[in-house]
Amino acid sequence: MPDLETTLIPPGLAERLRTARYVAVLTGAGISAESGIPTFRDPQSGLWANYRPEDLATPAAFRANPRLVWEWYAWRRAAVAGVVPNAGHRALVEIEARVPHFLLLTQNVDGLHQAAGSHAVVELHGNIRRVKCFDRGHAVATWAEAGDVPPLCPLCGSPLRPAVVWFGESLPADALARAADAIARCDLFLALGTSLRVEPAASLPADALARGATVLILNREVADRVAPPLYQINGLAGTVLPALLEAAWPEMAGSGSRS
Ligand code: BJW
Repeated sequence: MPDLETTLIPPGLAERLRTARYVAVLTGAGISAESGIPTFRDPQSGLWANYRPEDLATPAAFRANPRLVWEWYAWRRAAVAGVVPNAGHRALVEIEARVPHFLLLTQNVDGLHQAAGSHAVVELHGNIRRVKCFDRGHAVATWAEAGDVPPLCPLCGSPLRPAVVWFGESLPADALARAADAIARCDLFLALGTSLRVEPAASLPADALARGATVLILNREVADRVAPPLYQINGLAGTVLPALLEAAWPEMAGSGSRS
């Protein structure tokens, strides 16, 4: 009798993963939810259910109230400092090790993919653990939490801000170039735990599909669909990704590499 988790995975999808030459992955806040980090758009628990993005995540918000924005991000930075990767992050590490070419595009700013051991990671929206100055973008490695709030850039005196991408700001050019290259080359594209509401990342699965890739959308909210080339799985990343891994490489079962 098949194991319960393996029955979540359409057999055609597992075979597609096993034989893929280039797997590109897009992750969103849903993959870190099981590590205890709130998503943005889940009702009640999502950050944007409790805070207005236009007050906190735009350059205009920072100009209007830099202390409020700095302190909100300081609170979130402290919250991510104590969290650890979950089974979903770890399954992606294993997939990276088993396919010839792999790129992980993440919208997340928490650094958990790297903490899990993923190597080929592109941060589309920056990283909350880093800061830079507002006026000139100088990267600043250390800063004092006492004194000025926000602290000031030691090079130019401008206020420090988190090194994340706010609404209305461009994504890093090199990140966009690597995403475009992955879309052009991948034969399997996985969109995991993202609402696909924020551009330009939101268009990547459709772009990959249009370029001929097989696409999986895995989300707690989507309806199941098992018609290639577009698969949709309704489920939790921390359950479904280990099951997908096991369905694609059943010989790994019990090897202990996913513990
Ligand atoms: C689970 C689960 C579990 C839960 N397992 N699943 C074209 C058309 C319209 C507008 C635009 C456009 N192009 C650009 C824009 C403007 C804007 C935009 O897209 N606005 C839309 C909202 C309308 N985009 C931008 O401004 C971007 N810049 C840009 O494009 O520059 C050029 C330009 C500018 C202006 C005009 C035109 C061109 C920049 C976007 C920056 C986004 N920044 C944020 C904040 C980062 C810093 C921070 O952390 O504070 O990035 S917003 C926030 O949303 C964050 C996320 O990375 C991003 C995406 O969210 P994500 O990851 O999808 O999270 P959720 O919560 O939405 O979804 C989680 C999902 O997981 C849910 O569906 C759950 O059900 C599910 N889930 N648990 C599986 N266990």
